Amino acid sequence: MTTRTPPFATAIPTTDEDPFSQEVLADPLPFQHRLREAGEVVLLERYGVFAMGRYETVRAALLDWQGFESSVGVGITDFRSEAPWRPPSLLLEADPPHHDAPRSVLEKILGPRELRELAPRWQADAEGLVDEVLGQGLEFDAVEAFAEAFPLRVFPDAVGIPAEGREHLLPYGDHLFNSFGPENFLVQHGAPHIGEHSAWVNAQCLRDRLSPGGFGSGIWAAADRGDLTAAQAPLVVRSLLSAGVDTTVHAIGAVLHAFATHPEAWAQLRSQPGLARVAFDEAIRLEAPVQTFFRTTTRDIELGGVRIPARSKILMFLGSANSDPRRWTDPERFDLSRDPSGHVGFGMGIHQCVGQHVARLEATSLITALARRVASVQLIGTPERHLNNTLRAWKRMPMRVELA
Ligand code: HEM
Ligand code: OVM
Repeated sequence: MTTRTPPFATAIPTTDEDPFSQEVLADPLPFQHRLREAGEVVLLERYGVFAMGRYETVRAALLDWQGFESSVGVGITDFRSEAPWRPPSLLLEADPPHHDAPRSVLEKILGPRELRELAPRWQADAEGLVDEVLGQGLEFDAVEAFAEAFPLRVFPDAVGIPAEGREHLLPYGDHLFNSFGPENFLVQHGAPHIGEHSAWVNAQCLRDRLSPGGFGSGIWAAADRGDLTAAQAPLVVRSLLSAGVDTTVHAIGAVLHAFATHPEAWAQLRSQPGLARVAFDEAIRLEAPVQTFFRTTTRDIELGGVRIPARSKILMFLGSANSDPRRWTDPERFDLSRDPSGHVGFGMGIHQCVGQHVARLEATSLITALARRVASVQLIGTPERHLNNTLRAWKRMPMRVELA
């Protein structure tokens, strides 16, 4: 990475590397290391956007929603100059005051209190899935058998959507997360099919599709109470179907991979099942299933001696912040003895993941069910990455377990 002077007030570290290239997406850590070393803020020359990769810088920017806005999009495109491909999210792509009402509605519906009722059901579902998979053999692809199967078994039911058409959920989310990045090979690959996935997802957001008692019908009940308008309700349901599936699939993939490559951690979990929760958050810290989001500066901002002009796009590397050695000791290690709290894998501040309790409950149910029956977990082949402009993901994870 080099240093540039004009047209910026002070020298700014600059790179022509492409964080959305096949090479960097397949193995982002070396790039992230260079990014953090280059400076607090780095210009990504080929896109004309800025990037930050250090923990303190990313954290501070996430907390400063007045200086770093979301409502012109949290992808690389500025909604002011380019129309978004779908109506913007009322949560992710909104700033206060518009963000406030949808946010407080979802906080109530997805809060730990509300989820207490789901917990015993999901635990039983997790045990059912583990019994089914292990009943068919001790070798399997952990992505298909668990990471995809479990969220798809419990989450759409919890939202309350019909069974028909659920195969649209993962490809819809995959394209959505690709679309936050540039229009590269990944976006071009997904684009021809997004119309049909979108049409199905949008149709599931209507009141008469959603079964009583689910998250979706809770959102419509909020509209009936006047906490949302009837026009807002379907878009809030869409947020659940957008953000709630691929993320948890890849988070469970991350935690299973971490255990398969750290046998001492599996032994520790087996002797202390209460560690399931720490294991989940440590895996989110380590792998950051959501790697990046953009913000846009609302005014000139001075950072690390560099002036970032108003209306600049800045790419925040959550994954890089989570493995910044300035903040974390031995950051690449999956360590159940550390306190992972403060990681930015769920973001930070007003947009911090409103679904994190759902994600945590899904993952801990599955981890707990596995820990009851499985003495050891190992990889029996090289796992394959699934590339996405935003998500860090696995496509295939050949695994063997030994019964307890
Ligand atoms: C926001 C990650 C699961 C719904 C976020 C943000 C991150 C994130 C990083 C912050 C975005 C920003 O600051 O711009 C994750 C990860 C998950 C996960 C890693 C799984 C481990 C879920 C689930 C749901 C969900 C299960 C739904 C039930 C949302 C929504 C927002 C959000 C609606 C926007 C919140 C707002 O802007 O106020 N998530 N998420 N997420 N997440 Fe999650
Ligand atoms: C939304 C949304 C979509 C994707 C991700 C996300 C991680 C939210 O539509 O609100 O948060």
